Amino acid sequence: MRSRTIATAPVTLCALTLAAGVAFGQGGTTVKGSETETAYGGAPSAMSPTGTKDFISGEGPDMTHEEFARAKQIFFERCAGCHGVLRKGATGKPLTPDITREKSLDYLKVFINFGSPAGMPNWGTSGELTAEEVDMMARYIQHEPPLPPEYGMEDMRSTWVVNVPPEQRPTKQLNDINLDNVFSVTLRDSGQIAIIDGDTKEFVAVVNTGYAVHISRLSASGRYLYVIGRDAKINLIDLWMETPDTVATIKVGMEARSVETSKYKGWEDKFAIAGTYWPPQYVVMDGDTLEPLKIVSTRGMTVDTQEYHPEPRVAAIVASHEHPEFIVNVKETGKVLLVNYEDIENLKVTSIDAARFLHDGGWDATKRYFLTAANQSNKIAVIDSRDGKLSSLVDVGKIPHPGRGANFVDPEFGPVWATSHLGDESIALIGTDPEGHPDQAWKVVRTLKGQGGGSLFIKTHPNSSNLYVDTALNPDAKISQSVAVFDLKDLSAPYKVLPIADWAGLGEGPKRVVQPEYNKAGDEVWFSVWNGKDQESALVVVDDTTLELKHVIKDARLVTPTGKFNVYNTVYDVY
Ligand code: DHE
Repeated sequence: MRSRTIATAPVTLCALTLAAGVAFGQGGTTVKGSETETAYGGAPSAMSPTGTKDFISGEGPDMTHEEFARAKQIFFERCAGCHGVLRKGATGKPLTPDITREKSLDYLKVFINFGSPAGMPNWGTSGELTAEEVDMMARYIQHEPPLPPEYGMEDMRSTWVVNVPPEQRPTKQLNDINLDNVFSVTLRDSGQIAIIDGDTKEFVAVVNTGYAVHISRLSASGRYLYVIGRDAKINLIDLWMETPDTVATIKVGMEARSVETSKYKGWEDKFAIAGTYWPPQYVVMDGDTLEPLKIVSTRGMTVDTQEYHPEPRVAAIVASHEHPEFIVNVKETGKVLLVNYEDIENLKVTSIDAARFLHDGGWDATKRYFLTAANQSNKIAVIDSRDGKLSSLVDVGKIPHPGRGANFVDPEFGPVWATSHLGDESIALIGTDPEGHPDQAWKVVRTLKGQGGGSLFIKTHPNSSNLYVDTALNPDAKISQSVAVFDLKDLSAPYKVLPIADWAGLGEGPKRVVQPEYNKAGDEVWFSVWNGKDQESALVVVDDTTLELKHVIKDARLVTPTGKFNVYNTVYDVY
């Protein structure tokens, strides 16, 4: 095959801002025609198309360098989230040249233009791409995928900054905030997080972070907040400072979603770990400073067909309570890694075969079993963190999306962990008590019917008898702007619907209601009303006992709030 490497021009367009509008209909009032799950998985890559190794192959159709560069940018912004940077496929189908060149140019153009019932958006007829761009994209995908640069220790160290060294940090808490009940709130499109006092509902601080922050996690002591952006930048924030602020930062790759800290007894606050989508790897860091210590690639064979995958992205990571280990989900290979941090020079990693497209998950109530979604396989994998093995693969509904899930006691079947789904309205309750309820263990013991598909998160609390199910990505605004509440004492009773977005009293916009999060006491629940970047958003606090509105937090700084992480509940994995 003839191929040549070409240089690329830098781009200035902000991929995320542009594509957030596309994927989620931000700024408008409804989601565009594509299926819910595509809207979710199709969020754009945070990676810059600059600096890739590009190959215009003589075996592909004619393209100028300028067209190639434009097509690459469009692909990164709009296609890579589903099809993968290397186009090996995930939510979307693989689009490598061996496959695309078998199809005619016209076939590919029709597909891009009209989309497909399986969820491919109608890029042409929706007006997102012009006819000329559709033609260009159909030619582009017949060439080899550009190869983004790798990112190793030198790159990480060159971005690593310790703003306040550990010896200059406070030796005791300098503020009088009730830190246990503080919430870290993702301000998705402003590249910030808000630290909000859960008692007073006042802003404590707004901290600049990486781009489109994904999650916050807490150190075992509850003192340090770790925040990771989609651009793989981590902020380490010290909550003991008079005004909590960043004490160290690092960029661990080009694109990321997960960060976690060591929680095993004796190892509290010692290490942090972050997983990246690109490059496909994870890095273990010093917990106090974020100094990168050990980088491990996740490239390897898939769990089922045992073929090599060049881009197995790191999804959820949790810290084991049973061993000094991190539990790392590797999405495309379908493997769960138990990374033992006792001796990182002689790293022991147990690789557990689960199922492909591992995404998010959480602990059962005993914190022995990690239940995690293999979302495109419609399964929940159950990992026994004590014995270090797979306990079960449980078939559930279409595209499970638990967040961290919800633990409660089913009146009939005993302890269960539950997930809702992106692809259907069901909520699956899985038995989690192999000792006390062996017949029910790792089986779907009950299925509840919620408001509809497009659910992202589900939540309860040990002190509550309510289960909240959001439907943030449901195409019907009435459904995406409200939540269903089930009574855990009577699961046969119909769910109640809380009109959260109406309660927020906002103006125009999509106003998606997303991610219930409890306060420490478990007597109130916080929801984000996630509006467009230039529109007003809010946080709505519901009284968990009366199911009535308790408080609305509005503030000009509250731009596109999504995830919320209560300090106590996140430290102790209470959900
Ligand atoms: Fe998330 C968790 C990946 C889109 C809000 N999201 C996670 C985790 C992963 C992930 C792997 C688990 C992290 C962990 O536990 O260590 N999310 C992805 C994607 O790949 C995806 C589909 C597309 C993308 O390009 O990012 C995606 N996620 C979204 C959103 O659009 C959401 C709704 C809004 C946003 O802020 O971007 C969103 N994801 C969240 C939240 C969590 C999360 C709030 C943490 C939930 C929790 O309770 O722990």
